[in-house]
Amino acid sequence: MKKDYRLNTIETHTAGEPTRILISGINLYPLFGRSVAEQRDMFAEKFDHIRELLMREPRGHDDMFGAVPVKPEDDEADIGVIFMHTTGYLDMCGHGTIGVVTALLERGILPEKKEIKIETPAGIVETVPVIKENKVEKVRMKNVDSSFLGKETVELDLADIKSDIEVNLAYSGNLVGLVDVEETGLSVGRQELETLKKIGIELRKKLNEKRNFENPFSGKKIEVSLIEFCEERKGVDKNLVVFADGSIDRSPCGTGTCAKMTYLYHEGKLDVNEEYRYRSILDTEFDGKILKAEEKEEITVITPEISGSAYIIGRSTFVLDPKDPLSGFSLYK
Ligand code: PYC
Repeated sequence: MKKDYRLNTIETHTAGEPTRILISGINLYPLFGRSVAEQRDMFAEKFDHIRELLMREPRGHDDMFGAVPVKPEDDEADIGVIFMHTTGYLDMCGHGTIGVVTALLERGILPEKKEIKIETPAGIVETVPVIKENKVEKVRMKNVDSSFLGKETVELDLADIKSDIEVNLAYSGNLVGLVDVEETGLSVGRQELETLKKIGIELRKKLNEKRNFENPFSGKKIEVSLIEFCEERKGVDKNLVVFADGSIDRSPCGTGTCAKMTYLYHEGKLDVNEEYRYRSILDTEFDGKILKAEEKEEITVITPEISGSAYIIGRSTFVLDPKDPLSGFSLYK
């Protein structure tokens, strides 16, 4: 591996969840001229060591998340974004989108505009930043088309839990498996983190082994990438989302919130334009609503919107000493 990197990043968090945004340091031009989905695949081929370097220890950690702004192919889009984590990539990310828009506007990398369109591997998402005194207070994000994809029952045989678990599936840029946390006999709280993480990893593995999933709109093969434990609360519902190989989202998860609203609409529990608030393990919140629900070719197509706030927490320059044998590791995977 070439070892004279100087990788410049902007560090952000959105409702507690990090997004490390790679601003410069590698030549991404060979990727351009393709869709962002294709650029992501090329990035994974050519620059996966950069993902490992930035996401994993000692520069990152097991729950790190990142984004790489690229040139969009779609003329409509202002920018393209690739999303990455400790073990791979996601097609879409809500907290990451809010983080990227906030950071690029506040640093003057993107010019101020009423609406900023982002080409992601899942398609175009439309964002509206709320700016006051040069600070992005909030970002509203209209997600890609979403849809409820039915239920599966998964038999769990773990030391902590042996039981059949019902999982509701919704596509919202990522394929999300939604589980009522009561099914596990646990609740969404810090004391249950390790057990829910184990259950989440196992559920995801079993679902992907059990069924071949397709994107309901493109027909392309996809996998369940997030398991969302949902807890109904009297005031505001709460969740815990497990992704990658056991990373835990500190935020209420943007695509997870869109998946939950899509499921609630299917159940007749949320109407178009009805406000939905969702809380994370940290008690931070995203607001959401369904902007539109339409029947198209036998699919109920949901257009979800979420909004939340992100903050810049630093800037970094990462290097790799030519003598350093460790460029990205985890104690667990
Ligand atoms: O906000 O969509 C999201 C997300 C996915 C994984 C972590 N955050």
